[in-house]
Amino acid sequence: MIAILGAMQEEITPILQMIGEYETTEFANNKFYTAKIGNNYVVVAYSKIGKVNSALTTSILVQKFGAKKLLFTGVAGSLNENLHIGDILYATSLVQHDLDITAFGHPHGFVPGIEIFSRTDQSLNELAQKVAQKQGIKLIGGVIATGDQFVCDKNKKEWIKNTFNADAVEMEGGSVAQVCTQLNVPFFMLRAISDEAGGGADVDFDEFLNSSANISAKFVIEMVKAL
Ligand code: OS5
Repeated sequence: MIAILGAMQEEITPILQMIGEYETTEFANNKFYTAKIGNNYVVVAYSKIGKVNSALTTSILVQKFGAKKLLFTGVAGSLNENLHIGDILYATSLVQHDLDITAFGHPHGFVPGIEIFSRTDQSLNELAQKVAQKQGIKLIGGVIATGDQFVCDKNKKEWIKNTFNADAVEMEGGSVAQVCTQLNVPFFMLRAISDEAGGGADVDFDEFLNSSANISAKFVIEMVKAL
């Protein structure tokens, strides 16, 4: 079973439209859609926004639905001047930018027992590069920073970018990464840029959410077909 996860309904609607027919199961105030894509059984869900929701849904996808791999699809704010609205990137690693016990002398993003950066699965990332090459799509890997904030401010954006050498910011990837790492599930994290995380990001986000979500979803479907 392969899990396809988004945070917002808009991020998985294109996946469900491409699949066409699926079964729906309700659990923990959420909906899980099961279907077959090519030779693979898939379970699709959106978690709702933020780290707690995405951690919960990831755990359910693995423990209740038996997901053996997880592919995340969605949108993100760009922190990298070479990543523009509609471009896609996959996470090579993820970090929680709002995790702060620096009062005890630790670096930002660190808690004891957990690595600051969670690395994604190398073979899924290589598959993504092959799919991108075959389709003539520009795809880069980078650091994605996660926190329970919609970043919409130049100073905050610069701080996250410089503190973690991050390329994109969002609100779920770091928690999905931690759950998958601890449950030994290989995971892949794709995001299409919806905004540039500075002043006015909210306006761009509203305008580009659907188109960017669609770009990311299309790519993830191609990956599942290639698995
Ligand atoms: O899931 C959240 C994170 N996503 C990635 C992202 C991002 N993250 C942080 N900073 C940025 N600059 C980012 N750009 C893209 C996107 C998403 C952001 S939070 C969006 C909230 C939108 C919303 N709020 N209310 N509604 C929509 C309407 C509504 C009301 C009630 C029930 C359902 C919908």
